[in-house]
Amino acid sequence: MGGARRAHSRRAKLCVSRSIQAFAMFDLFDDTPQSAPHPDVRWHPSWLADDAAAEALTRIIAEADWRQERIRTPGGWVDQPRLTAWQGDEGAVYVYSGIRNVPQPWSATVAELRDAISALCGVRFNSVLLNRYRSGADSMGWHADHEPELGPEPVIASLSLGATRRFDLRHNATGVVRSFRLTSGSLLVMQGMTQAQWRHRVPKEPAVCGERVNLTFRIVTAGLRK
Ligand SMILES: O=C(O)CCC(=O)C(=O)O
Repeated sequence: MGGARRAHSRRAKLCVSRSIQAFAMFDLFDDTPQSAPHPDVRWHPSWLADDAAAEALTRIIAEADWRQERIRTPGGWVDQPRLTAWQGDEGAVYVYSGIRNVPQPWSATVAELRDAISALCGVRFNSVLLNRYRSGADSMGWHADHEPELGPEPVIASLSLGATRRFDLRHNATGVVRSFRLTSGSLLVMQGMTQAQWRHRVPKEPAVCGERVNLTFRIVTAGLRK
């Protein structure tokens, strides 16, 4: 390989391992009574340094093959209020809201993040849903990631890049809502019974102007789909 090409390869890597700031975990809910329901989550508020998160955002926006999907509502077909992309290993097909997501190949930046986050979580993620919120007018409604192909207690690692957005988790049985801010470079790992017992959403925030990309790394087993 020539010198210029080598230099390009070096530039092309994000070097995530050098930009991971903290393995420290924070208890999101340490100010709430023990008796109140708590989702089974792990929270790494500054997992990626600010400059690396900004660089990853720029690269992923350029690299991913963004789609405007449409969903059926009681009022008819409407555009989803965000853009999406689905990347993964061959065969990691994921069906939700009537949308059949056939994986695009891993982009370089997303694959680098996948490897670092897989190492942290001790599992091997084989797919990722990318959500691109172009401004605070984009959103995601209440839902749980509980499709059969994710298995009964899925580990889902959610990396946020760009504008800070509110994230709500609502307990199915009690209606208790836990809200917090997902800042750029933060990593939220949902696990255990979180998908079975809670719903989550990203509400609209008209005051937010900036763009945000969220990556939820998942393990899809196509054979589990009914
Ligand atoms: O954008 C987020 O933080 C949440 C994404 C999400 O809920 C999902 O991908 O299921």
